[in-house]
Amino acid sequence: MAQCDYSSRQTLIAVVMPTLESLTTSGSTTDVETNGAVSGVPGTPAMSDEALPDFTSATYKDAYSRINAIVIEGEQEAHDNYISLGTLIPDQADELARLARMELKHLKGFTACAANLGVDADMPFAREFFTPLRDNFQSALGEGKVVTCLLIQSLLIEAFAIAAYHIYIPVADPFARRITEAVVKDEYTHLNYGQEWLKANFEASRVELEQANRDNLPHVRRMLEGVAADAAVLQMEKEDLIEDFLIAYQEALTEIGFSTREIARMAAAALVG
Ligand code: PL3
Ligand code: FE2
Ligand code: FE2
Repeated sequence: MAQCDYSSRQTLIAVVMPTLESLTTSGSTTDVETNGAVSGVPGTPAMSDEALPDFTSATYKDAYSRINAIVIEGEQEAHDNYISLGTLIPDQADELARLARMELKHLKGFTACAANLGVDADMPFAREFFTPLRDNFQSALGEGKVVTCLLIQSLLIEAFAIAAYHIYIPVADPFARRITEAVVKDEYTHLNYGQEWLKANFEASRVELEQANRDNLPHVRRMLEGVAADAAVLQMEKEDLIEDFLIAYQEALTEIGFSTREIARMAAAALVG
């Protein structure tokens, strides 16, 4: 059992990704070239010299009304979650309020992106989309479980946002691209906040982190599945989103102190949940 040790995170991604994708795609033909275009490196985001989507089409606007709403709801919940975290870590309340303010700025930026395209965000859809993670965050908050709250908000939600925004930037309209580029930098600050707190409290947090991962990573997988069809209309590929998410998440877990083997076991929770 103990011989297999992955020497790099790339190796781990190579192991986890195909399994994760075979589980999350059903008869997908997305990696078959059908139009004679020059094939890019598999798993890399769309190149900026590819044709951009038609931002004015009804199909694009329809998909954007849900994706943009998810982003706005995510930013609002991130704001609320950092404020709530300030009640669990009172000596950090000022810093957490600063992070929360950044989330409101993001919310305003993405609201402007929708207005710029003449799109109405479908907020009821987005609220529903976040229900499992919101419910789990709220229960953890009620029980004073700061480790679980940090895993849900600072690691999972921020890694999801980082992946989504990275993959969106090359295929965004010029207005949204500028806004998203500024936002993604902040999201690293937020991920880093949780990472550093958990690193400083690693041994005391380890068991709760593993349980919180088991309880919540399957929800992230389902969220990625739930957004995939609309994301594809925006020319964002599910495989790229999964890959980018896993990179950000496992880098954070490595920094916090988990071994490669432990991270592999944690990532596997996405496959079984
Ligand atoms: C944390 O600061 C914010 C959390 C937001 C979660 C974002 C999820 C995004 C889902 C798919 C996104 C495509 C990006 C498009 C931007 C309009
Ligand atoms: Fe944000
Ligand atoms: Fe954030």
